[in-house]
Amino acid sequence: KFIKNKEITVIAAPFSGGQPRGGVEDGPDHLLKAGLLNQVRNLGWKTVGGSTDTGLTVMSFTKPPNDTDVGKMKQPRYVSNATQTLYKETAKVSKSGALSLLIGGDHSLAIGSVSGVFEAHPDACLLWIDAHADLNTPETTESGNLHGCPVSFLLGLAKSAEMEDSVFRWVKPCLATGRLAYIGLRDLDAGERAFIREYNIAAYTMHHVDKFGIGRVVEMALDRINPDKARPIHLSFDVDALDPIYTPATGTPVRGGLTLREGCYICEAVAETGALVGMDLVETNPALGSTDQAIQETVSAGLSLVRCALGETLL
Ligand code: 6HN
Ligand code: MN
Ligand code: MN
Ligand code: MN
Repeated sequence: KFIKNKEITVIAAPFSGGQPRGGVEDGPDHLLKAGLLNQVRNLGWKTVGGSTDTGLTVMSFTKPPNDTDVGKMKQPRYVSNATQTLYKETAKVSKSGALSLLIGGDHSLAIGSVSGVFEAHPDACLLWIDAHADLNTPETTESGNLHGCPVSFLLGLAKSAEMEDSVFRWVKPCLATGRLAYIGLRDLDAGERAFIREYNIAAYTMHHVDKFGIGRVVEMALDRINPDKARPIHLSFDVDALDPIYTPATGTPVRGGLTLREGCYICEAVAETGALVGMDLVETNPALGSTDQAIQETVSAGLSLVRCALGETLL
């Protein structure tokens, strides 16, 4: 209902500046070589646009010189430039009427992808599937890694003074707290927990998944952020939401996560709504697989999530 003729554009973002571990910039290449584009096409999607007109845009990013910390933020100019470029590219795709699929790369990229999708679909809601809330502000972050901060930027939680003279001035807060839901959380920083409580954000941890089952959790999450079922949905999926049994090749694995089926179920439930307008699949880091099999399993789990979100299991 929001996407024109089952059109999709894939944006590959080989970017690792939001965190310190090398290799996550190779995630897109591995996902593409494993056949992502053809799998998408086999589900009846038309891969359109992109820089080569094959439905794929591969972005490239250059590290600015002298990218010194701003406050606690590490590589702020690199992340700001990359996400601003991605924002423009994503907005173009979304305005064309196609579904925008970002493959990363680290989760700081969502500053750009979500901003771009929300520019074309300002009444959208956001499902964030992750072991982490990625809700730190430049003030609360303990690590300084910007992949732990994208949601605070999208909500506009950072104190304005800090944002105004920072390199992230271009980010317009596009997300209301009532339109954000989390599933899969199990590793929160103190400041993130405080924000979730203060703003009463719909947050379903692994405890809730165990208690209610994934079916009820997804239903409750969507009821909170999309009660009239009228909104477009952006799905931001960090592969570390899944248990490291399924996605070991990732930078910040946390045990006790979603099963592959639970992850797929979330994607299928979103597909069922027919309202998916944007998706991120991030934090696949081939360099962190201890064996070839570990890498391959992580990549193939990511591909399953994408296919499920695009309707593979709908009858
Ligand atoms: N991710 N909360 C931690 C931090 O550094 O702020 C971890 C963030 C992980 C981010 O997995 O996308
Ligand atoms: Mn490689
Ligand atoms: Mn995470
Ligand atoms: Mn994340």
